Amino acid sequence: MSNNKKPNVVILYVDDLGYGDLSCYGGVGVATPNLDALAEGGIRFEDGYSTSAVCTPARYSLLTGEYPFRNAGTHILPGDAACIIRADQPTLPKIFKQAGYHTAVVGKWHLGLGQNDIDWNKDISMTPNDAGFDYSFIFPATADRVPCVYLKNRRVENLDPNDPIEVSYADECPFDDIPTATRNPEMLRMPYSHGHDQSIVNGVGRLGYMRGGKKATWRDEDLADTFLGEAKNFVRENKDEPFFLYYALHQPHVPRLPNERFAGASGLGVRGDVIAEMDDCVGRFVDYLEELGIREDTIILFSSDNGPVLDDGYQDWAEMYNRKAGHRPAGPLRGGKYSQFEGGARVPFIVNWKGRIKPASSHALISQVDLCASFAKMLDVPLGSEGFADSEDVLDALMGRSTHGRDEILAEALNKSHFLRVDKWTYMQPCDTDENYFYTTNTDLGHSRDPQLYNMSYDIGQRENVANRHMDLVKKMDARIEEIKRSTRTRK
Ligand code: NG6
Ligand code: CA
Repeated sequence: MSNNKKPNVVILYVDDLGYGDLSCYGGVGVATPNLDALAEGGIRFEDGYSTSAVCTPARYSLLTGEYPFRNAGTHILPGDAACIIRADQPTLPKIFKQAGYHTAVVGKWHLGLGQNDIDWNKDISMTPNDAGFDYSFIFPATADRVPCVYLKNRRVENLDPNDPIEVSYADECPFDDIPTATRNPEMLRMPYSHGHDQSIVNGVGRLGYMRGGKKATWRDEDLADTFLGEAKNFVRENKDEPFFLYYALHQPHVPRLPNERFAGASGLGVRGDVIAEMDDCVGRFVDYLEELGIREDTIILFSSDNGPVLDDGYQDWAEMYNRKAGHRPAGPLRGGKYSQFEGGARVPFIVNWKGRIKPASSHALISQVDLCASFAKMLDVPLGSEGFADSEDVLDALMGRSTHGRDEILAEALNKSHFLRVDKWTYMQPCDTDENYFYTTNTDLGHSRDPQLYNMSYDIGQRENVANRHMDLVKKMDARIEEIKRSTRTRK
């Protein structure tokens, strides 16, 4: 790479992949050769975190550099929610733009669109293009939420004016003439286990109701190839200028419908198959960077928005296959998606820059909220006094020049209760509930009315609550969480 060219940056961000789901993180039931190669040639973080055990809040932090609780609208959004990033809000892609980069997002968005009452048949205001992306090719929310369409910049792709799209998240179906999972169970090819009993799209029950848009509706089995194709187009078109690509893959979130090439590929059921497909997408994308001759000019970062879940609303037998194979999606951690335990937010986290980073594994504490300040540092972009309130510069740790990241990790569960990790200690704040188990998804939530403290140095699985033996530390860590929550949004 010429010395004066700024490196390209690609964030590969996957959906619901657990800490133990890659073979390079000890996964036994999966083969993920392409991600293993990225980890072998880069830094594999063992203590990398998102800020939340669910999607929207984690993505919000990644892109805005602030904790989810600073924005009251930050919870799992329905498919017709308004955008929760303000048009004037500083963001990660805006940092790159300030440094002269071309920016794009491809894949899952799930941060809302429009300003309320979207008309899906017209240009939409408040899309990723207002959050700092020059180009966007996304789906609005999740693979299991309507509308099941792609949005390119401000327009639904393949819109047909003679077949307008209507979307509703009302409790009762407002459209008499569409199939729904409760009215037409005979049309389902993948039975639901909880939720997902509303519109049927491609033989799968979804969340929310959608009418029209037949030509615009995606085929689930094509999502991966479509997004990969878009990611490749963007890097090809921008290979001579620095670019920032946020490539948000939809796997292994439900519904798990891999391309036919991957059906049965893993021996671990469909969840294993979509992990194999995800790994293949990463491999093909990295090969393409090689082919374009820009591999060594490109920093690649890989992570997941939250921890794993097996039954997230469809009967796809993931639990049975995992049990048989002895595969533990969260690895040694307790809990998973939705949890207050570490399995909710500690995730695979890999940074690779071929020829520039000395391969290693790292115990630096790293949070996705730090990418804003870290890349701003790398690009010499001032952060200004507004925004990025919680983002810390951990560039040296990301590049393997330091074994120290941030001093503390803060992350929240679905119910917004927090844990704080400092050194070997993880403290979980008491909740107003003792519901520590979520039956529908078979999740150890970890909620308790009592404080919990775990010594992660010998108890990574959070089995022995030692709070009673360390009440001073409990008080101190609790006070620290409250202090962070009270701190102002303005950077000092
Ligand atoms: C839950 C859905 C789940 C999944 C999740 C969002 C039900 C019963 N469950 O409410 O299937 O869509 O939201 O996942 O509706 S996330 O990764 O985007 O946070
Ligand atoms: Ca997710």
